[in-house]
Amino acid sequence: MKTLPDLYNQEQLAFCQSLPKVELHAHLNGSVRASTLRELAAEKQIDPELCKLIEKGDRTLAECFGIFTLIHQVTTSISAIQRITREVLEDCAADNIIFAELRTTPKSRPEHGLTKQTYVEAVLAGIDAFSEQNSGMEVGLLLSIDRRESAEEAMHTVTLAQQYHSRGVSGLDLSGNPTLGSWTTWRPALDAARASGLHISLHAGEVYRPAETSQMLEWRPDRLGHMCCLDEQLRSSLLASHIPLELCLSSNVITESVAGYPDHHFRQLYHAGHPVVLCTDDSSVFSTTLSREYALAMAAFLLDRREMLMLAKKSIDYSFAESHIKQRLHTAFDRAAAKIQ
Ligand code: 6MZ
Repeated sequence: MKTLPDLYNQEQLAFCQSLPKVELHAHLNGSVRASTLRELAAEKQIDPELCKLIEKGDRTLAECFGIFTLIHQVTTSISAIQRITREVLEDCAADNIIFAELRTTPKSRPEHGLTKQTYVEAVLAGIDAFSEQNSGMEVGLLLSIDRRESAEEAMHTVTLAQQYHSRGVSGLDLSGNPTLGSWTTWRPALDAARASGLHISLHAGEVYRPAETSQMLEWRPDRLGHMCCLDEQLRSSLLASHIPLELCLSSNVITESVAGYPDHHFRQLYHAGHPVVLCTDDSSVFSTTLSREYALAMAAFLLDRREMLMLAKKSIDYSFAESHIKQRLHTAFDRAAAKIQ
């Protein structure tokens, strides 16, 4: 496994666990508990050997998309989708996350009686079930457009985001296998989303596609994810853009989008004062937690406790939460931070 278990020490991990944190880039199906996945796979009589794929440490970016296909084979019922949503949020709360902005791709699976709309309803029901039992963590939701989708399918997802805006859907994400499709396909849907006041985050530069990455930067999304594979010109355009960037250290190192933790572009961007936020991406697929991602950053980039606190606090402002919620989060953050040694 290409993680470096000795990179951070237990004291750093304990400190990062005690930090109040904000998660802004977590794909629902990539964050499913391994135990739940095994249980759901057994119910569907899916070969348990396949589930072991998820526990295997090394994986290329291409293999990740095979794993998502496997996960999607078991998270097909309304009850399973509700359950995984509730559990992912419970895991976030247990990791001292005060705001979790999850993202997921609404799926039409007629063979399982699922439409994109009933999928979104199931996720919202999972969020409600969590919130009824837990008062300490705020939750946001983005709907993802998968790069395998057509312009029409993308537009359908945007329509759902507009319809469920008042129920907590704050925006859209463009994700999926970065080697597939073309930006021009989904751009009209994303234009429509933006025109209706929804926020947009784009996965960009996860592989080297300079023409597309440049067009995405020019489009000026509210946030970007990854931006690992850039040339000098794109790097300066990113810095000049000041667009907040979601960075997922384990994901990028394990999938070899980045050579190693100390080489991660977090270092350069952070020291240049670019707005960055640490995230997990797919906590289950990359066997991580947000606290662990913070500990990796603390160790790899030699950050002190005050710097880690500021990094966590600033993330609140990059979220798509409404301003009154951001204010509440800052108050909760300051209260919790005051208790940290
Ligand atoms: C791009 C990713 C991703 O939407 O079914 N996804 N897209 N790059 C990544 N880096 C590793 N990790 C996850 O969650 C799983 C889906 O999220 C996207 C892929 O489209 C994947 O199928 P949902 O909840």
